[in-house]
Amino acid sequence: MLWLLYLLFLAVAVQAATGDQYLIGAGKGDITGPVVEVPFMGYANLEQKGTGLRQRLYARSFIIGDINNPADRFLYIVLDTIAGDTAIRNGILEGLQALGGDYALFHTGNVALVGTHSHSGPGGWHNYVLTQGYLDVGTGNVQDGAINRSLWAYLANPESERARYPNTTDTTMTLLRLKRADGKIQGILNWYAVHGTSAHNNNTHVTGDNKGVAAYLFEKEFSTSSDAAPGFVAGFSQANVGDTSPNVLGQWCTDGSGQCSLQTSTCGDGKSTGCHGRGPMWEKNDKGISSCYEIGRRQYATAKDILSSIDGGTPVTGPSVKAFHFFHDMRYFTFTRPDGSQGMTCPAALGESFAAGTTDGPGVGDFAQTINANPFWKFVGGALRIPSARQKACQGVKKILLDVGEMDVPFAWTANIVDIQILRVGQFVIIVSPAEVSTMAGRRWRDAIENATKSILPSPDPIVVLGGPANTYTHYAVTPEEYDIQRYEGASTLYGRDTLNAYINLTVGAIGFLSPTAKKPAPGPLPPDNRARSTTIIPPVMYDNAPLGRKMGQVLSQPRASYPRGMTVTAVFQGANPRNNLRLEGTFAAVEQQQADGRWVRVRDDSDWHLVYSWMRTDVVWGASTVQIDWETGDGADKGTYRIKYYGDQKMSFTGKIVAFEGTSNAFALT
Ligand SMILES: *[C@@H]1O[C@H](CO)[C@@H](O)[C@H](O)[C@H]1NC(C)=O
Ligand SMILES: *[C@@H]1O[C@H](CO)[C@@H](O)[C@H](O)[C@H]1NC(C)=O
Ligand SMILES: *[C@@H]1O[C@H](CO)[C@@H](O)[C@H](O)[C@H]1NC(C)=O
Ligand SMILES: *[C@@H]1O[C@H](CO)[C@@H](O)[C@H](O)[C@H]1NC(C)=O
Ligand SMILES: CC(=O)N[C@H]1CO[C@H](CO)[C@@H](O)[C@@H]1O
Repeated sequence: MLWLLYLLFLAVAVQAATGDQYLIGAGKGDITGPVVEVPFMGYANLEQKGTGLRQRLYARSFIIGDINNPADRFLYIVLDTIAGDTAIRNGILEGLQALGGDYALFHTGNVALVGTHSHSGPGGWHNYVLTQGYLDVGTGNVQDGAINRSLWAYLANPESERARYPNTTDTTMTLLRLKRADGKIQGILNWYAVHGTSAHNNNTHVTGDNKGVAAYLFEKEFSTSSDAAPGFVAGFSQANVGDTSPNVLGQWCTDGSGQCSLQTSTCGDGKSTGCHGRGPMWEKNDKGISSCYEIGRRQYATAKDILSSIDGGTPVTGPSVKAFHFFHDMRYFTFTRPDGSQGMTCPAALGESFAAGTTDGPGVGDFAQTINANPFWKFVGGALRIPSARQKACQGVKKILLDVGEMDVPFAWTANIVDIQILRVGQFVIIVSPAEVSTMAGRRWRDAIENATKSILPSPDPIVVLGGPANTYTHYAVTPEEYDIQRYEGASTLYGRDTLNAYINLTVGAIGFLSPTAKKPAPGPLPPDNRARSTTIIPPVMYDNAPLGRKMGQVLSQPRASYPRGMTVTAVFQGANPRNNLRLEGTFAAVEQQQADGRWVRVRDDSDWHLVYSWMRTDVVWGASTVQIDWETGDGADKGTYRIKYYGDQKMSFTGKIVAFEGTSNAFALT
């Protein structure tokens, strides 16, 4: 009798552990842009021009919809690039409308475009199938995945508030599992805060940085599991990333004087240019590449742990899928702060410490992080725009370097109009932040939304995550106390000391739009769409030629006959400019392995971290170039016979036609 009761209890427990059904889908598309001759975004280092590709960049998309009201759905896109962007977002929204059918159910309100904040990608779309399925949430800690890079500012937060948290960055990864009704796993999507600045600013190979590595490792391993649905996708989303750094060994002076100053990140010479963050594999001195892989591996390992125990996690349950989005003009917006006092935001402006950069990518000249006037930058900033008296007063302690919000030449530089957006499925709530919010700012914002959500959905307890930077990039948002310190993140908090409080006021005030029966909010003032006006300053490819007596794709340097596993195999080819054809969903480089029956089968391509494509211009006038392909065979390669393939596209002189060609190395043995 007792065992029967026990079984009944178990049956009930199992049922209770299953959440409600939703529509789920996941997809992945190649978004690799030009990989050479284009400056990388993020470090503001114009010398950091692409010379090749370490890993293709992807957009990973997750769709969650209401079974009963399929129009209630949202699309969360994780981009392997620095941030979302209005122009790209508009392009995607128009593309979805043009596809029609189910796709037309997506609109500005329910699409979120979130960057992983890689600083090594130049600034897709794919089919997915919506199926019925379940969502579950699990959490875990990433060990040594990040440190706080602006500890001095963090310490300005009230002691009582800091005492609530054991760490100066959020170490928790929150993971959502998308499981089909037949039990197969369609995807995972997780949130964890760490900057994509593992690869240094002297790396010139395109990568998705540490989150790109994490997604690659997870997809590579899990896709072959019998639990995975075909087309399994792993999304590693950014979170409250603002003051986090993957350079977990701390910040050190290149002049040998030890750690940089806590307050200003400067070294003995009083400048910040010699202060660099060190990643976990710093001693390799390989432009951060090994550290990047390691920080990616740590995130992958945590995600794997969470997934393996997620059946004991929290199922997503509850009414409907809801999302809201509206635009808001931050110029002199007055509102009530959480403590009841009056707050105000300002036109966008960047402060002086912005030019100091961060210890993940130090800036230029004499800048320290915190106030330090510099005549040159004063001149440059002043020549562009002298801030109005009202703007100066509004920005408070910030010494304005670039008054971007009051400039409109050649067109509005930085948005004064921000995207305000939240997505919800059951009790799971996603704040979609347009800014890189600091650790403490993220905690405050999540707490406020958690509390507010309880007023519309009393149970179960809401689970709130924050994804960003998303949609239109608005630099940083720190707490008011951190703002007063004016380190890089505070100086980059565009709308003044009350930026975070304004985001909280606007999102908490709109929480009713997430209630099960809510209508959509008014769209708000539209930001300028600068697509038609943006100009490209990268000159086009003129033509490609091989030197006389040579052929395109010809091998100029063959691999050796044999290598012990772990060594790097190298082949050099007569090449052409890879900007001629981005080869989306394709590859510039591949490794083929010979099978027992003599056939060659591809075993590595551009999606692999350990296969590196480098392009070099050798003769500008003649249009000649070479391509080097390196395979780092310490990536788990089997013994066997292999060869390297190169896929190129030549732009013909005179006709301008693009003609594909390929090159094949000699076979070599891996022993
Ligand atoms: C967070 O802090 C706790 C307590 O100090 C520590 O045990 C833990 O290792 C820290 N977590 C990480 C990931 O550093
Ligand atoms: C790349 O930059 C890092 C960090 O600034 C530096 O330690 C390293 O020496 C540089 N490497 C090369 C090859 O320039
Ligand atoms: C936001 O500020 C407005 C204007 O002062 C105020 O009416 C409103 O109550 C505030 N909302 C929240 C959620 O605090
Ligand atoms: C939580 O929300 C209630 C209203 O639902 C509000 O009165 C209270 O001030 C909020 N608390 C915090 C800490 O935000
Ligand atoms: C507790 C913690 O993570 N502290 C680190 C914060 O970041 C600084 C460097 O920015 C480290 O030195 C601390 O160890």
